[in-house]
Amino acid sequence: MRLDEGIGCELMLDGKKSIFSGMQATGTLTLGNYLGALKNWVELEDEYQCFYCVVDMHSITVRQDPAELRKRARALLTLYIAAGLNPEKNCIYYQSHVSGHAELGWILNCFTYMGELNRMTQFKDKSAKHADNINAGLYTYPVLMAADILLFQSDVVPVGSDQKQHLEIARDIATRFNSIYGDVFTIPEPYIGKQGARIMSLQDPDKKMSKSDENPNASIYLMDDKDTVIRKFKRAVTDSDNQIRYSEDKPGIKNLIEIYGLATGKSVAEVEAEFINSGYGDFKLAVGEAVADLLTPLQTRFDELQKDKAYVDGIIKSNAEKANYYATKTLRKVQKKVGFPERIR
Ligand code: ATP
Ligand code: LTN
Repeated sequence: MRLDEGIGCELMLDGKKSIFSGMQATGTLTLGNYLGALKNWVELEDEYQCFYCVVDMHSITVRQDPAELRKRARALLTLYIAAGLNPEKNCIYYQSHVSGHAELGWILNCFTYMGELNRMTQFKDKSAKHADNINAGLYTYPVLMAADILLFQSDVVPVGSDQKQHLEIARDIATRFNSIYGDVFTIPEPYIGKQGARIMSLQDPDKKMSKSDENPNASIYLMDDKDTVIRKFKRAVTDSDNQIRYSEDKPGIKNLIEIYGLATGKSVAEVEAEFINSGYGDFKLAVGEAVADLLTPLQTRFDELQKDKAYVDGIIKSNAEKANYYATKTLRKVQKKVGFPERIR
């Protein structure tokens, strides 16, 4: 089924394939999230119909402070726009504003085996980390994620490698459902960005840069000011041979070359040539300046958007309506397939 089948809605009329992705509003986004996800998302907006969700329902699988969650969710949604996602082209919304996520999630729970969920490594990791709160939501987290994806008949799902297992289970659930009821769900494919797929920690370049890292010097946060960015790059862990060369046995410098390349649009060879006569001090300063220059417009736009409450509120309202419209189409079809009584109009 395609979402544009027989409906006169502008969003899908050009028959584009659809994309769904989401981020949790936990922690502050890093340069890794930007270069590995957000920046790539912006490039997809013309080719695909994209749905980008702030997955606040997933967030409460671990205990949250309500005021803090609300604030972070708003900041994340604002950041999606500040990073360049056009809210006219992309559907940017809160998961909790579209009840179809929960409704489809319930139905899919009844098509998911405990044996499948028992294999999920994220559940194992998170239950070890939150031993005092191993709740059923944490366990069925992948089912809600499958509902997110399948609700929009998503063709493509940009995710990090840690989410591949969840995407696999979404595909398995969809295939199982289709084999019982016919062609109901599109089977989604993962999309792993071409370049910058993995930005590494500045303090331990064998580990990925992550918003949940306890050491603030390991990550560049999208809201870090110029001085902070430069200071963090100056302190970045590297080897000591003082040559700017892209090599697997120089993980720190390799990471900095990749970051500089992505920030300036230069290739690895161009970066190596530019710094052939420089030492680490000059190179690190250049990386810091390039990244600060990349982040400044995003930060300015974020501040402007935060002040323009009415504009952002308008997007939240209209995009939730759009998302709800498409979600309901799939949901009604699924409800009918499983045998729920028709609604009386
Ligand atoms: P956490 O520390 O809470 O696990 P995270 O920083 O690893 O978070 P996620 O919320 O898991 O980030 O991921 C959001 C998106 O950002 C995903 O698409 C993921 O692929 C991407 N991403 C996260 N970290 C990096 C990184 N270091 N390099 C490239 N992409 C990244
Ligand atoms: N589990 C993902 C966030 C997420 C997601 C999704 C990503 C929830 N639903 C649907 C892609 C598609 C994470 O923690 N990064």
